[in-house]
Amino acid sequence: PTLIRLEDYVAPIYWIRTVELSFDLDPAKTLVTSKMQIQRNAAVPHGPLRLHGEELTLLRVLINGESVSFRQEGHELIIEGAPDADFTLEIRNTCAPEKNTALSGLYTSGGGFFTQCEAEGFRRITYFLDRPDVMAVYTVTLRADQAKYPVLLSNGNLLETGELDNGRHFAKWHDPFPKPSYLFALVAADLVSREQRIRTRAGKDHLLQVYVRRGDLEKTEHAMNSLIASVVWDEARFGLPLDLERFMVVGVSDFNMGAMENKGLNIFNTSALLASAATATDADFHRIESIVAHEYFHNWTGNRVTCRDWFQLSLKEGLTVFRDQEFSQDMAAAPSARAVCRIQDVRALRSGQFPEDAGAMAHPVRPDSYVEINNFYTATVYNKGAEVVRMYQTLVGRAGFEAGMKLYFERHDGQAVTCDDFAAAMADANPGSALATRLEAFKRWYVQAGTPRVQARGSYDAETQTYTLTLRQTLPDTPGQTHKQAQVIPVAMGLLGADGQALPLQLQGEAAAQGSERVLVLEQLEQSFVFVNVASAPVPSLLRGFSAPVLLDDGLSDTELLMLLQHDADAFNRWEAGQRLALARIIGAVRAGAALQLDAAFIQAMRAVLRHAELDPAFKALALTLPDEAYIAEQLAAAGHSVDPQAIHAAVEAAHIQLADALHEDWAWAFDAHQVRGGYQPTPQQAGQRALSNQALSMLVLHATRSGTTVWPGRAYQRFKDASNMTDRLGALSALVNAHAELAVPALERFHAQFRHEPLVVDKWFALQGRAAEVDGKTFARVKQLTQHPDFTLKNPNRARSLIFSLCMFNPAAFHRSDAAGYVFWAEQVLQLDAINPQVAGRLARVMDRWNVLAQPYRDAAREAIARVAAKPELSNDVREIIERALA
Ligand code: HT7
Ligand code: ZN
Repeated sequence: PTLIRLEDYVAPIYWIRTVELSFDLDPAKTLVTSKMQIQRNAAVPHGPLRLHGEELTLLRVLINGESVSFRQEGHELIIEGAPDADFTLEIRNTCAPEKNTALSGLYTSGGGFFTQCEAEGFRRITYFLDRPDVMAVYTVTLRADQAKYPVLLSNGNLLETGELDNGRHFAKWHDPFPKPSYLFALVAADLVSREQRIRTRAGKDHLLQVYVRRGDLEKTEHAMNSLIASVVWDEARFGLPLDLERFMVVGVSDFNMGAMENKGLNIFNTSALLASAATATDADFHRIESIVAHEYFHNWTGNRVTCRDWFQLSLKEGLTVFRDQEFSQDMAAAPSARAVCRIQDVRALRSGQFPEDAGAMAHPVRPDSYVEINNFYTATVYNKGAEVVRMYQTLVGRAGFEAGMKLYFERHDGQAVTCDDFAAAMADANPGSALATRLEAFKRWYVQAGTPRVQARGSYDAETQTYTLTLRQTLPDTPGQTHKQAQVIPVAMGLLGADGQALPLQLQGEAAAQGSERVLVLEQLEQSFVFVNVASAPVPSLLRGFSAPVLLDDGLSDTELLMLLQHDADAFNRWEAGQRLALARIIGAVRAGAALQLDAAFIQAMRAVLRHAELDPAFKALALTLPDEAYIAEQLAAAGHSVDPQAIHAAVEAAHIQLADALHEDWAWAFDAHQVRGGYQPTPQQAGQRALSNQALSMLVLHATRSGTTVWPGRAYQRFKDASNMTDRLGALSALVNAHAELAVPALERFHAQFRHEPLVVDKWFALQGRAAEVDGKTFARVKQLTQHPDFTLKNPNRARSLIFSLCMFNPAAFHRSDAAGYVFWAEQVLQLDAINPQVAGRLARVMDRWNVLAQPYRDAAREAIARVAAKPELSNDVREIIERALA
């Protein structure tokens, strides 16, 4: 396998300006013909034409209608004698969609044809310059059996349809926008569509269509509403209109990720598209809204302006995640609901990206090398990338950010560009800003991996009434990177007075106070900020809204954190204070090797949150959720301690049980007080009430099963049976399963019987069991048994994720076993999956990224399992890269 390096980037020697593709679709052998107009790139030295192609059978190569000599080397088709002047290249080849279990390129699913070309799937369809800086205008003709594949779709506008001999028909599509091959798509299947016409501000009419299998049509209303809201939002917030007459979305149940932004023809995993109250949870509704928006927003950030090379992936992904996060906040509308969105995003970052940034796969937001690009669709590129974009907005303000976006599109519409181009547009649109004056230093966020640590210490001088805040940053070493330079870290902050009120902020040298919140810019390794006219010793509230993706140590005492939890004007930091109090207790117990015993002050603070008259139920549910075990492990590792997943789990479980016991009456009140009256709506308000009542129910069932009472398990079973929506049904079921209540067994059976014809719900059934709280190895044993269940298959990525990933990635206590059986299981599943779908196998392989911070005996056993996988000669590049980095 070759290591591809950013520093080796060279522009292509040839451009492909137009391509006419035709497909004779057949599951066993599809015939592809491609006619390309090719032009030499005069800006680079001459060389042979090298086209990418994988798993193809080549039938013919013609240049300007004449046969030409060529050779095939590895995955390249090389033509030495291509003319200097513009020429036509015609290629004819076949591929085998039904054998394509990797789900990259052209494949079959549920009796239809679908494509997935990002990042390098187009080369599995035909020979091409399959790189994002080669942008062509596509005209595509599809031919297929009419009865089996009545719907024939590709990018752009439909030019022509008609019937052919032998029951076949055709459709011809033309996409006027030049695009890279990764945005190509086709669909040929038996589908139906929900349609909606929409008029944009310019008065243009557009057709929106959502295509799914016949029985799923009534589950597309939410996706269509989300799409309409996305179109309206992008025009209102960024002035970016829909540029296509027709915008199509298609659902498919075999899919490697959530969805794909192909120009005008987005293809979605059904799990990210279909929802009804009966089959989807509030979390599913929320996820669908955000993924529909994300793919739609790519139409500008990704498609109109694309990436020059795959190292620039965060240019489109970080920016588009930022945009979908902003959209979700705007949709949530109420300030408390916005804060809930932010908290959820930060939780995801901390439990998914922080471990990545500290582990074997740590890489910068703009990676500098890769073997398999599929391995770099990571939390760092997506979520840390989004935080980098958010910091631009924090540094230049909302209006400044919008001006930067405008300039970016003015300069680069129709181009394939780099992260530097984006940074330059932001800075140039905001001359003299906090960004423009330190642009080069800011750009270190793209090149330095690792989560910066910020230490903050304050000292108050009563005599001078000054408060000095000293901030220090340290940049941890990561694989291949040491001795890093200071980064630019925006620290949004405020100061609270003794009774919790917000203090006016005046820095030394300023004529007057400037409000009660501001952004300090930490750009050196150590910097002090002196606030004047501070009447009494304040409590600092730092990194409000999580203004930078760093690990903060502010040294605050319990008393100070309790005050922030009660009074901070920033909802994010109120939540954070509660998490910090919980974290300190859990980490204290783990480090002491002692049983965790929650103190009265903490319990009382949690009770106060739960009973608070004004706080939003969704916020309460998050504030009462204990920190994620993966995040706790990272905190320990960052402090130089080895990680014992069982000890962490035991401490979290103890905290959980003590909160269930001590707040028993409060949970009973919360359960009754947060029942939703009226019909199901996936609104933030209703979802918040359901989140809190389901959390209360799970605490009540836990308390009851431990104390041997049956009332609450009985009520949970009743609710499970009678629930009018999936959120409540699944909430009640998981309360029973996680408490290992006796009624869990009949409930699981009933659930499966009721929903066995709904694949997305069967996924939930597997996932619930894969994530179930571990007691005496029962969960692990059950998962192994479930791999033999008739409904289980590794071939469908959703199903593989629902059971195997749930255990290995999201259930540390069941996975990290002292007998190493979890690791043996992981190795077997990685190898089996790798033979089917290397991309999904690569994801599973990443579970072991942090093996070397584990305590013994886990560490040695994990290493042995990784070595066992490494020893297999037939590994894919995907898995090999992950495994070799883990062992490096
Ligand atoms: N841009 C897409 C990334 C992607 C993908 C999607 C589906 C299947 C395989 C894929 N490989 C890469 C999805 C997105 O970020 O919107
Ligand atoms: Zn994306």
